Amino acid sequence: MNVEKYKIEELNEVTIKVHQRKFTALLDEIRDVDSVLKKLLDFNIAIPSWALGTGRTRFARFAGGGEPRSLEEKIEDIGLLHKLNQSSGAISLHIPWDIPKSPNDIRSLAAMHGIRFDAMNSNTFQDQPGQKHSYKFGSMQHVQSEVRKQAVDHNIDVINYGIELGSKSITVWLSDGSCFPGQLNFRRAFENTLESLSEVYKHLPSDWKMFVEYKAFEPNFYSTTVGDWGQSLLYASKLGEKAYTLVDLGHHLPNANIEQIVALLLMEGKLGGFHFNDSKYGDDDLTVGSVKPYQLFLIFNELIDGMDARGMSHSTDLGWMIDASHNVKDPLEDLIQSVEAIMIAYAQALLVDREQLRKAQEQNDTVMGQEILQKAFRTDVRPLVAEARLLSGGTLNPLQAFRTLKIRENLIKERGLKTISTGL
Ligand code: RM4
Ligand code: MN
Ligand code: MN
Repeated sequence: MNVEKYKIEELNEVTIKVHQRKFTALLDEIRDVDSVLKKLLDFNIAIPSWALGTGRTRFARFAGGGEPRSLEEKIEDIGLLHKLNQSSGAISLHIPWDIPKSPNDIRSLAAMHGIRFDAMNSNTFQDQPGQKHSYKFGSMQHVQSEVRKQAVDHNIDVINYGIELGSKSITVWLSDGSCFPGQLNFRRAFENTLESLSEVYKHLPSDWKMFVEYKAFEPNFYSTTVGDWGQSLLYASKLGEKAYTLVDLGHHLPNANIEQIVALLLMEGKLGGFHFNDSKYGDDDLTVGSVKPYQLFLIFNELIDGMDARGMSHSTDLGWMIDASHNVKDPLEDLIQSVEAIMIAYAQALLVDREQLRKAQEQNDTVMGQEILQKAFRTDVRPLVAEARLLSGGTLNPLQAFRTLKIRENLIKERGLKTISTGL
């Protein structure tokens, strides 16, 4: 399905007056609106190739219809998203779920849609048909060197696919760990994992980064071998300067102070990638900003503060990706909401008066510190985000556009009602 430019313009025509009124009213609240708009225009979030179909829980899968049947169709879906919001111009591939059969063709198809290839993801948490050794008891941590080697070789394959696509990073998320006390030796599991990761690290091209993603629990429930940011930072520090920690919002124990983790990782120059989602209990992979929007804002506040302190580019110096799954909502509508929530939190954090905040902190003015943050958080920045979209040729209201243009209905017509895409 193709959404022509004139259709977007027609839709914008209908609401432009209301938008302009709201945007003008907001201008008083924003210092240096042009630089804020420029940052919003530059900011793009990668869409994972596994989030375009309906996910599942352990119990059931309720397919929605019109799901992409191939990598080509997944790229088409992200192209549609990007047309509407102009903020999702990147895709993150999971191998072997989405092996590009002809990397050149896939690369040009993506380029046609204005999409680049973000971090590649390896998968040693499932056994694939025909695979020689099982990952039932871990992959890189495994007690048998043949299993570790298989996991290392897979990661090297993933890097090679990425090179052909123009990606510049690999994310390694391991489900390695143990379910019961006594099942493994923590130190040996760490050492094996470090050794395996170093083998992969050796194959990184010089301009590539490796992201070591941590997760507190699941599928292992007693210990996880890359279980928190401390462990990830330990691996990343030992591996070398191309290795970084990746923070996935859903991978913490309840009530963890993620904004503080982000601040310290940035201070150490070791934050490399970011997975957005939201959660109530664990790795729920819910729509970004649907449960804890204030926390998302506080995290963005630290991201900006920490990146600015190091002179980093907000848009290019970290790998930004949505990592969610969709069981109830239409995946594309969910992604529209997630991207919007990220842009809103980012815009709000850009409004924080950092000079005043610093003064308040230096004077131990706790009340003012809170006021300054909440003033930004409580500003309705939606017209600002919409204005950035308008300037970049997107729609004022992507969700409304998705429905008015009957995108899902068209995809169902093209692809059928009973399609299943690869992934979770
Ligand atoms: C994991 C983790 C990884 C993702 C897989 C599908 O929980 O978040 O980033 O690749 O799920
Ligand atoms: Mn993740
Ligand atoms: Mn996860």
